[in-house]
Amino acid sequence: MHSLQQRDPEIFSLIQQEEVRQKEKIRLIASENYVSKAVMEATGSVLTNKYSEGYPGKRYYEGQQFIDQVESLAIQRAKELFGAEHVNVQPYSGSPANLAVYLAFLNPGDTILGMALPHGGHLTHGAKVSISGKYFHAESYALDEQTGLLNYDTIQEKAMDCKPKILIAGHSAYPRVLDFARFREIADACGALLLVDMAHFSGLVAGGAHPSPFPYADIVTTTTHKSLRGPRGAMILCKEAHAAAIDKAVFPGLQGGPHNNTTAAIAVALKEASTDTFRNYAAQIVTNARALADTLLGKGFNLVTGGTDNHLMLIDLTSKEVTGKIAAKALDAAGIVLNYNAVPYDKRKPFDPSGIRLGSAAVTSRGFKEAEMVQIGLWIDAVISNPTNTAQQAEIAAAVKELCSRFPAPGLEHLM
Ligand code: DSN
Repeated sequence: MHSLQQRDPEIFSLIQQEEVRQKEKIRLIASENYVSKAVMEATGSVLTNKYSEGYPGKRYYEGQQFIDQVESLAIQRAKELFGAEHVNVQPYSGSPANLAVYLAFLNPGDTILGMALPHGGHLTHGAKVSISGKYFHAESYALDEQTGLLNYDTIQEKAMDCKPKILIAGHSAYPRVLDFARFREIADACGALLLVDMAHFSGLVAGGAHPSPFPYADIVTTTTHKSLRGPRGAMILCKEAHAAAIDKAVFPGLQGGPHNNTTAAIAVALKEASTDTFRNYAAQIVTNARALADTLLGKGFNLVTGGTDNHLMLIDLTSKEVTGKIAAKALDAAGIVLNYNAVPYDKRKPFDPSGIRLGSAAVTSRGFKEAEMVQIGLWIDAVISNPTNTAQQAEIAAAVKELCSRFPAPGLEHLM
């Protein structure tokens, strides 16, 4: 980044410091990852210079000889990888992707039904503070208070009661796999379209480590930068019958020109995700999450639902007498980065909730296996057992840095 260094040393220096942070810390934020150098190169390419409103073969600007091929490749790769009939790769990120689905099928005031935000749903699944809860009549389903699990019978009751036009399956903080066949039955029973938001677990679906929402869902949305390990962007995958409505909603309904550099990087990530290496990666994400979950359970932590089937864990720290925020800040000082998170039926406020959320996708990208996950669990226990011990945090941060130095992160190998 020689030019950047000369042109804007301040931004150059901040990017450099962020690179070092990503290299030296254990990143457990469940929605983050490390993309490959190839994905970064496509993201930082000359494609950022081009406008291309429209779709391949139907653009409003000339000069699309190469852009059309890039977008068609991304679409084709996504169709093959997920077995989807139609794919739109233009949404700028997950929230606009979900909004495009609502724009395609709903009128203001229509009813949607999704998982409640404090129970692991996403803002865009109908939270009152989001446009999805302001412009539409948003109803929500909760997790079972005893088990922390989805109760499909109560979801069905709620769906039959409120008759949503769209039923949403998907989450940001639910550590178990979803029963898509059951969601389909509920959608059929209440006459709803079934939208699956697989943003968190699309990499697991691609790698065969999580059941696929296809062919059950009518529409599937996903970000591309979480477990799928691509650039920051999103896709909408749907049945052919919905293709025209979805495409029209994305452009011209919601967005202007697509970010072609991102589209190219999505294509690269999809190619990477079609390999055996990626299948092994997806399986290891789940194995690693279980190893960390088992270690934490052994140390008396209260994991919501009692464990994990996917890449993430949600821990209720109430019994440890530490708030999520205090724990997250102490762990960050010890070189372990995660986020504080509400737990189901949380009595505390969202800005200082009772839980923390952890995910294994990023550390698995740098090659961590079960032994490293056990070590992380022991460090987490030590820090949370004594969150004001700054000397211990510094010691653990040094040990974390040493561990990370032995596992180069994709895209950051040049820093090793
Ligand atoms: N903000 C993302 C997450 O952390 O789960 C969801 O969009």
